[in-house]
Amino acid sequence: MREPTPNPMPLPIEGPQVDAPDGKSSATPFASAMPPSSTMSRPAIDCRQERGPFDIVGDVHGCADELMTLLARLGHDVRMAYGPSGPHVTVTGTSRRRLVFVGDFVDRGPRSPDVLRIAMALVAHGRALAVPGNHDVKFRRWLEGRQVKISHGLERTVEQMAGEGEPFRSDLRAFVLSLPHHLRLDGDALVVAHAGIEEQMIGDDGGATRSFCLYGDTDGGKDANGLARRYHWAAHYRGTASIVYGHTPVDAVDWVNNTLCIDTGCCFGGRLTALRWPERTLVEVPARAEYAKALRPFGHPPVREKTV
Ligand SMILES: [Mn+2]
Repeated sequence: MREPTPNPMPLPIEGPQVDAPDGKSSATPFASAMPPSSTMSRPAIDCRQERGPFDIVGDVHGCADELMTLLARLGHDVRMAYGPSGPHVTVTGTSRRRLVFVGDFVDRGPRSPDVLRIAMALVAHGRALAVPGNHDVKFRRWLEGRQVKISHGLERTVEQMAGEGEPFRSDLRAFVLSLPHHLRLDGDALVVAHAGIEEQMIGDDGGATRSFCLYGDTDGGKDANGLARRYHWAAHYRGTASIVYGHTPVDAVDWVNNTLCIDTGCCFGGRLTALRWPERTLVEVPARAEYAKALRPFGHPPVREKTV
């Protein structure tokens, strides 16, 4: 049922031997992106001055072991230590590359709080940018004590949060709130959004755009599996900016109309995938286990017939 891809050239996947550390610069190339701590304005969508190179990481969903392996293979030196005050993440090394997370840090996998610890440390060090996924936003709402349905792997995150203190919970809320729903990067060449974005929405900060970035193209209906019905928005994309996104697990990572889905379903026993930008190569780590049962087959959803 998968749509034929217009450009069937497989993306090169880097072998482990080519993961030489690439940091020669000891300067702090990311300082420009760190907002002054006094600014609590809306998160910045426009990071076009950030030229990369980037390592864009797909949906992690609590798979902390695979994330640590992937970061090491990408050349990012990140350590987790377990002290009396709980786990602590140390970010060292001098990689000039910048990580970008497509969101959905939490749910389904075995260590969602640790995945957030890693992501927060990387962002705090100016080594990563991130957008939120729909699971992260729902988790944030749960943290705030709002009414949310504890399902689709949130029940595991809730279990894993037992024993975590208020300072950490408060940091998590602030972290998710601090993330822009999409990111414009590398001039006008690259956009990252969790579930994708339509061309005319790029740069817009309105509610419809935010919703699309989190959930993609939906119509409020349910599919045959009882899940929110999705459509393959990328089939209609005609923009010149490359869109890199996640949200929909796929077996094959292929460019479709200048868009690339890098969710390879790690939590479902698939892989955790990163895209090197601008090289357009992939670095992938296989899942150590099938942490959750996939609720529908991998692959892009059906194409919506557009009425002009
Ligand atoms: Mn998602």
